[in-house]
Amino acid sequence: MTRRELNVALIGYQFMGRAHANAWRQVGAFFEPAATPVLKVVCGRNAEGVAAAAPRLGFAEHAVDFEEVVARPDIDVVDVCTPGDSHLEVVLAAARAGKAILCEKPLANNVPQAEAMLAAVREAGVVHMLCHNYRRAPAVQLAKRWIESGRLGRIHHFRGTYLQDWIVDPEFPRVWRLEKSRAGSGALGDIASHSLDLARFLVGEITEVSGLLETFVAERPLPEGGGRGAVDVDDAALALVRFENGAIGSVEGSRFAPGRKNHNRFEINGSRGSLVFDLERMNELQIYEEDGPDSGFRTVLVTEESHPYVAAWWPPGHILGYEHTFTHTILDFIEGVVAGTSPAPDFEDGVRNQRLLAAIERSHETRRWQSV
Ligand code: SOE
Repeated sequence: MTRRELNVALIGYQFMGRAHANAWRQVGAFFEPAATPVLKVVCGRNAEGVAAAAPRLGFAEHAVDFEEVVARPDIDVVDVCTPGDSHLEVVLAAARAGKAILCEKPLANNVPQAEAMLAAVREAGVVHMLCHNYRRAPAVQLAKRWIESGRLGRIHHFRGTYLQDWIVDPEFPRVWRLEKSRAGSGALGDIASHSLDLARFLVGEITEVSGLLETFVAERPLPEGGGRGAVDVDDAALALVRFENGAIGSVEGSRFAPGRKNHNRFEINGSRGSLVFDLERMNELQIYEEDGPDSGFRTVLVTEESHPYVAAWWPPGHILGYEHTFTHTILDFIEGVVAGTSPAPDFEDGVRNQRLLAAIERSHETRRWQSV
């Protein structure tokens, strides 16, 4: 029986577009997805840029009008990889056209937009998924298994830190991620949102936050030259969080941590033990068990075929990378599209994440704890 095909339209072709295109190309070579993706058309605002990107990314066609692309009857899936200021319009158009939708994080630039997107996909009855790729690092999936098996006991703490250093230089230009109108927020929505998603995935819902935002460099050179512009987003975002299940914790996202390149780390402490994950050592998971054989943390190399997703790749010790988290995400998205179910995190998770971001901003402004 020939496997069903899914015709893919990719909206956006820069960093996330490249990561997703790579995953759409790779998934069928290593897994048995329920349908075979066909890289039909990649869409971008810059005609020259998207025309050059199409062959490199493996797409048969390129286009500049997303409305026209998402309405095409031959398109089954729309993958949104643009900056946050266009997620709403692309998702509304794709939902209206009855397409399954994968959207990069954060879902939107504010809560009303995120809620409108969730309402639209529910109204249209289409499959929807939010790309928080780090959930599908094998070590993170293993952490989830350990927690759910009770290996850590009752969870008391989640401590997430997501640190980068790419804008520590005050002369680094004011790119779109540093503009509220484009990105919605700074480190808060760009990287702390990942930590918040992992907190929700591994520990549970968050009910209260106390937030602190800071912008260290208030203006920067404009990327296209011709002067300088104000930075109206946070350079760093911190939050104390209280979970529904009684755990407490902290989440930090900063782009001002020299030496930390993509240091997405979490430590979870429970009544029977602790675990530590660090994306910069993403094939390892550290565990400490109270009733373990010795007094220290052990490092587990998460590359055995019994570990999540690993069997499709390489023998033990032949480690995986950042790009594989996207392949695992797109594998599960394809399964969802074929089954007609929205894989987690879906747009409802996206709205919950967006409400956390907004509550952290409100708390910073009011200097008061905020319920979510
Ligand atoms: C830049 O901070 C960035 O590319 C984020 O936008 C991604 O979500 C993160 O995974 C890596 O860093």
